[in-house]
Amino acid sequence: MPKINRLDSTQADFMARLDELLAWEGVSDESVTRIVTDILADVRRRGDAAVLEYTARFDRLECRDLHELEIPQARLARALEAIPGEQREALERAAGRVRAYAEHQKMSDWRYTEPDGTVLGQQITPLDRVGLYVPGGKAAYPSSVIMNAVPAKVAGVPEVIMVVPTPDGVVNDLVLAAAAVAGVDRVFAIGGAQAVAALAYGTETVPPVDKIVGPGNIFVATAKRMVFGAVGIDMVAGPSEILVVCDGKTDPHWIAADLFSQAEHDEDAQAMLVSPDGPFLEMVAAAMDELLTEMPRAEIIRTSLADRGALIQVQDMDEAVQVANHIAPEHLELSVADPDALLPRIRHAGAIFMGRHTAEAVGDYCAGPNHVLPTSRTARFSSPLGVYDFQKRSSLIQCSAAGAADLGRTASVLARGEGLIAHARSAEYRQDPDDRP
Ligand code: HSO
Ligand code: ZN
Repeated sequence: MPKINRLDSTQADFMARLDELLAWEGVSDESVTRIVTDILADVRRRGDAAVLEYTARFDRLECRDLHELEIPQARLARALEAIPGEQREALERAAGRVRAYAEHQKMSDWRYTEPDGTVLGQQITPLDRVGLYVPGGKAAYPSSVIMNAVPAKVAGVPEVIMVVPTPDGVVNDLVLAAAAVAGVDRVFAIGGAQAVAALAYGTETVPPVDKIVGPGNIFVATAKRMVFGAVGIDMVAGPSEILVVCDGKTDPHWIAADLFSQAEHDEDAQAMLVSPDGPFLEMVAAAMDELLTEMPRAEIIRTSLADRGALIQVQDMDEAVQVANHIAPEHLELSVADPDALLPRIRHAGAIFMGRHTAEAVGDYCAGPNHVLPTSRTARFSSPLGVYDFQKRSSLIQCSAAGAADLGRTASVLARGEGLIAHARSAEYRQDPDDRP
């Protein structure tokens, strides 16, 4: 049997043990912070020259001019031609479905008119320019390119600029092909904190963006945190998580594979199963044992399950729901016959996969909803990445003459109460002269 934590809700220390498993220290490391601070300041001061130096040092890529590291659209198109047709079709289908779902999320303008003719409302505008960080190496996911870039384009962002490190100049055709399919406008072969700095502050070659999205290693995550304020950022994601709630009647092999699908992301990923059916938990453990032998990433899965995975026995489905809400998982599978019966009681989850036939993996790639989701219990207060992350709202206020007089009186009272006389006068000027205090 693979080693995995076993919890039972009737044990006195159940909640303490659960919380211990859930605890995730958002990695912050003083030495990393120091290095990133220096890189950010250096790129801000020296622009292209600094980016070129760091790229030579960290990615072993020597260039004289940062323009040489821009990957032209023609190269993206070539990558799309070069990949197998089956992959191209899958990328295009996934992007199409993510686009269709995103269309539903668009915020829209609205206004209403009050009886005296005063109009109130909101106007939606897209961000002007967005930066998308794509990690290099083993964490380079073409699916993440689609999940980040497509909602930005649906929001109407005119310019999406992608950065992707290419250590030793090795590019990933599938990532470039995904960029082509998603409609990324410009791509630079740079990475690390230096790429985040270039996007945040701009250099001679890289234009400054308004928001930076996308996953990255600890250097990238630290850099994103530090440039926040100068630009927007999406979220600093923790390791991937899945919680399966099952009544004990789904094929244990399906559940084992679902748990592995997130455990294989990395050693810190978290895969948990909650069920009131004790023998079923053992059947899943046995299925995991069988399946593990077929897994190329067995070592990662083993570590993830031993350190942070759990089989959790509860008293009944009500308690399963309570536990799910406490965990507030990134992905929640309701592997039951009637998920709608549980749904109204589910309060915290990044994405909810309803019914026995819905594998989380389908959501990771092509169902349509975004796979960038709140992790580490942040689903208690935040939502999936979506079109709304690339749109802004401006409030609209248009006073009629009568409205100006009426609201002016209230504003002036409040302004005088705050001792702000210029505010009061500004509001009072627009009242009838006879009416002014
Ligand atoms: N499950 C990841 C996304 C992903 N899965 C990308 C496969 N590729 C987000 O939690
Ligand atoms: Zn995944």
